[in-house]
Amino acid sequence: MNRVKLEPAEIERALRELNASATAPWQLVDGKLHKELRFGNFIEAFGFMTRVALVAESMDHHPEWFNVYQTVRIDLSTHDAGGITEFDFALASRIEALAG
Ligand code: H2B
Repeated sequence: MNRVKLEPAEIERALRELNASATAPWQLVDGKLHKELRFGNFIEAFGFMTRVALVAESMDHHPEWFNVYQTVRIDLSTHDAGGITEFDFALASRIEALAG
């Protein structure tokens, strides 16, 4: 896996693959992989964020995100590459697995 910017066609293909198993679709918003998740309450949302944080640190690939109460908004892109790379899709799949 490397931090080389993917071409638009590669992003579309990878998005279709990712969304085939996703509970709610990831979307391309402002050049980033975007998803909004809603949990039962703040503790569930923050517990999810804690699990994602451990995975992100182990991958050395970190999300941009926003939390208010039970909602978590996530944006994935690769800052070093100035776009979306395989790392973003790899992190998105790990996030899907953790979101349940
Ligand atoms: N996370 C994301 N999302 N994009 C990056 O380019 C990135 C990262 N780079 N986490 C990593 C850390 C880099 O700064 C370190 C030095 O490997």
